[in-house]
Amino acid sequence: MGVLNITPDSFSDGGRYSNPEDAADQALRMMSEGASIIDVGGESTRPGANPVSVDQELSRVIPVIEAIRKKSNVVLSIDSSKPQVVAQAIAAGANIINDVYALRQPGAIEMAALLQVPVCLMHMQEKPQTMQLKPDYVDVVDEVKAFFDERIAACVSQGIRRDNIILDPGFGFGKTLQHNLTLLSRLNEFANYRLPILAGLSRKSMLGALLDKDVGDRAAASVTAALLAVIKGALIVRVHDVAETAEALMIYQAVKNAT
Ligand code: 7PM
Repeated sequence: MGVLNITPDSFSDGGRYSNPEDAADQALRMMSEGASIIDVGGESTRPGANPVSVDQELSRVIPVIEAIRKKSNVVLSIDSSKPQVVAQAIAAGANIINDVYALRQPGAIEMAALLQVPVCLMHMQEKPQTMQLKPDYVDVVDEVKAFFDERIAACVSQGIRRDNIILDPGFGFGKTLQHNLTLLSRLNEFANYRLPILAGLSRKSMLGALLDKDVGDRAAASVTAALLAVIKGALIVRVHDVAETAEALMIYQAVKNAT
């Protein structure tokens, strides 16, 4: 999954597209580099970021989804927690809901049930404005599992098919460095759900903290983290550096096939 951030403040991917055509070209570039899903987002979830209005988010993502759809049938996910944005994005041709709030915003779960498309449920402790103030768990894996249990049950009871659910532990979303490392090392424990696992580690501050490197210098660390996530059972990795990640995963696949 390649990240396509349509936000003026997307610090981590340098994604500043002055028009939808440029953003669509970046999506096509990521596809040619090996991405099979493009994640289109118009709302920054950066800690302390200013909330974005529905109209603002729509004006960012809908023209980009339409521009990509004119050129390609690539699978598109809409990175949004707002039911109005999700509805219009799916109508414009998006295929998957990627919600960092795991359908906990008002109306989101009902909208997902109505649309009957795959949805990624991401774990986040607290909310973006406060999540990194004091992340606290007794056992981070147990608590993420309890969260998944609750959200899966809520989704199924609303009419969302269980086999349309993707699970994501939410690296960096209300977690300390140690919590993130524990989640990555124990990612295999989520295999019991028999659902696809998505991992987003690309360019995140946990990598910067380990290496003392700025966001622009985390490509090798991001590729390594993505590979580790796949080895631990992730089916989908959300990445900025698509070409480099695809190379690492191709080597892994070749070695795996040889065993
Ligand atoms: C600021 C803070 C900017 C955090 C961008 C981010 C994930 C996601 C994001 C993830 C899923 C980033 C994040 N991260 N969706 N959206 N999983 N499903 O680093 O880990 O890209 S935004």
